[in-house]
Amino acid sequence: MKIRFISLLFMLMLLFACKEKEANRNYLNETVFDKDARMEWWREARFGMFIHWGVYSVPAGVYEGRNISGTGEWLMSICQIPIDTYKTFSTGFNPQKYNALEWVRMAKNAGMKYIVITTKHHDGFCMWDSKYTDWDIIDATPYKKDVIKEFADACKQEGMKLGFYHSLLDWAHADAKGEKFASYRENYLKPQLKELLTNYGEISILWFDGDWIDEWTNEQGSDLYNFVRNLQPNILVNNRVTKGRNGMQGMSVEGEFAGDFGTPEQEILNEASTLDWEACMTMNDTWGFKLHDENWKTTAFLIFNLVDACAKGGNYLLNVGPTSEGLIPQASVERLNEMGEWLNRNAEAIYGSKRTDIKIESSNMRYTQSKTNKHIYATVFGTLSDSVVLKSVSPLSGSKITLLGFDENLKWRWDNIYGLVIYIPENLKNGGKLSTIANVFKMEATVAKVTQSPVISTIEFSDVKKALFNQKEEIILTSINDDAEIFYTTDGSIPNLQSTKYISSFEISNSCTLKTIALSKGAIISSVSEAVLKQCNTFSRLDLKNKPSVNYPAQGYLTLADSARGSLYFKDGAWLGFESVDFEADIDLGKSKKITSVSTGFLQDLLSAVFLPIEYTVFLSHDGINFREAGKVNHTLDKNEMQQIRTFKIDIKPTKARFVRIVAKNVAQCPDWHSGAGGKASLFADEIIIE
Ligand code: FHN
Repeated sequence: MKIRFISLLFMLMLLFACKEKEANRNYLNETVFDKDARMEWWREARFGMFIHWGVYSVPAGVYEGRNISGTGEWLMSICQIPIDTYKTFSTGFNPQKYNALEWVRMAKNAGMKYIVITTKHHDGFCMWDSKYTDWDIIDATPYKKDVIKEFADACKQEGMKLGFYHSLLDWAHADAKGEKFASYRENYLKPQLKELLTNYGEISILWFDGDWIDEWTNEQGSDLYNFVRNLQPNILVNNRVTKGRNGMQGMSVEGEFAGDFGTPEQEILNEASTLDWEACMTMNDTWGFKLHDENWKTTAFLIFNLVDACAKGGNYLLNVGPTSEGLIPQASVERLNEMGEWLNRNAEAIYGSKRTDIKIESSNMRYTQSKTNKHIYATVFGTLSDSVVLKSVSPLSGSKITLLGFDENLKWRWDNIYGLVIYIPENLKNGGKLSTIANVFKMEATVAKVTQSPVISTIEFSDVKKALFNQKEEIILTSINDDAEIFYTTDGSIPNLQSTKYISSFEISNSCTLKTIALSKGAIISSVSEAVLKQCNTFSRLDLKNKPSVNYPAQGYLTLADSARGSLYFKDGAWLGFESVDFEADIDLGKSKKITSVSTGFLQDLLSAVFLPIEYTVFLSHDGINFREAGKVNHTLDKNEMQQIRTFKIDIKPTKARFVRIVAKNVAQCPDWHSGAGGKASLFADEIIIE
């Protein structure tokens, strides 16, 4: 009897140990086979909905009667609203028109295969019934119903994969900063994640955010990754669980970082990647609902991003920001419906599709291929004309080429210089059934070798698309295919094999549009690359002491004198960006002039670590050697100025001079109050005006 009791006890202890071991499994050494199996559905899904919903939809970007620039969900931080004041907004969160089923069906109808909804954003408000706080939907709002529960049930009913967004940083929790952070992590963050991963059924994705805070570390991230996977072993966790992310580009840098997929934000990767990644993007300029943000992207642009992501091996997570009443903005509804219509016809080119090894052929074309590699899909954007030329594919002989959504076999011919020409029959072209957004050609084909387009460079800048030059400019054309012959035109006409053949660099002394092609043996002729070269004589000469960042060259130095102004969007190509160095410009006016003021425009965009100058000084000179200070202004950076353009101007007692020097001091490192404290700070300049 005693032996039977001891062996039973031993069995129970063994069972418990196994359970314990199973409950604390280390998923960081998961096999590739297991990971592939776990990621398969997601890799095939390609298209998901992101939902940013919370108390911030009550003020909706307006505070004290002012429209606040920046994204809506950051209002509390942008306006430095004390938490107790901010918490009063929750009394206005009463989404009586909220219909979870309707949202899920809208996503489904749009062709989305999974949804990621915010459970807690940076303001700490919990959209579910949490027993660890009163700052949640049940205790702090008149709505008093668990919206996450309703949403999880609706997803289950509709067979929609559900993911939870959860912010690591928490502006409302007293311990979520400084040395008490460990307590916040162990006694609040983890218990709440356990609630979310225990009480709402199967959760397919955990989408962390806020990884940039100093308190967070890779070790904590690896531990949290395992914590979450042990609660839901099949769940996918994004790479913001650790700190490997390379800024907004979003991919994890080389090295061991937990996280199942990269998260580019507001951008699609420039090149295809073999890694798992998902680009998240807003439909306008905000994640959380803002009353006055009507800067909606077009449906065509959204579909382009989806196809572009797929062609580069990634997913597309498109955001909606519902109102505090519980409605998805009409502009979003319309775009979702239109995307759904397009995907109904072209689903084959997206779901379960794979990237190809084809380099970007042109800006209006992207290629994907079927899971079996049997078919290649060429998505051509814009309205189709009589024929389409595809360079990067060579159809198998006898291959049928069709347009998705149509059964007709299209006529085509292929030759080893110009590639594949597909003819669009009249009945299709004028039948009004073709999409004006994009149409997809389906074929059995192999990838063709295409000569890379030549690169157009000047002495200062390589790979220029637009450049301004003073008197004259030296043009250099290069091709990565050593044996390539290069042909070019300077009158804007499309070059061909009879155009001027490039032998060595040449000079231009008038504005022109330069177009060039290349052809190497056994390859298809390249696509055309072009550069708009504009002569600009505002100043006789403009030199910069520090080179602008290669990421933000704009159109060269003379962008500062092209009478075109940069916008609030730091990547609009009109700003010259300087990373951690001062902006110092020497201008030769060509002859002595009476100067009364010198001004320069600068951008501040705190979310992109772009700051206004902390000092702006102007010097004048007759000989370009001896400079005398003509005026200086100092500027104290303001953390409330999230995004703005400001012109720094020095008024000068009318003074004759030929040379002007402008020095704008860069704060160089992000200030302590900035989320990227200590990191690189940039100075963005545009448009020098000398009166
Ligand atoms: O600060 C957040 C922002 O509010 C939004 O949630 C995006 C979505 O990816 N992530 C952070 C900014 O990188």
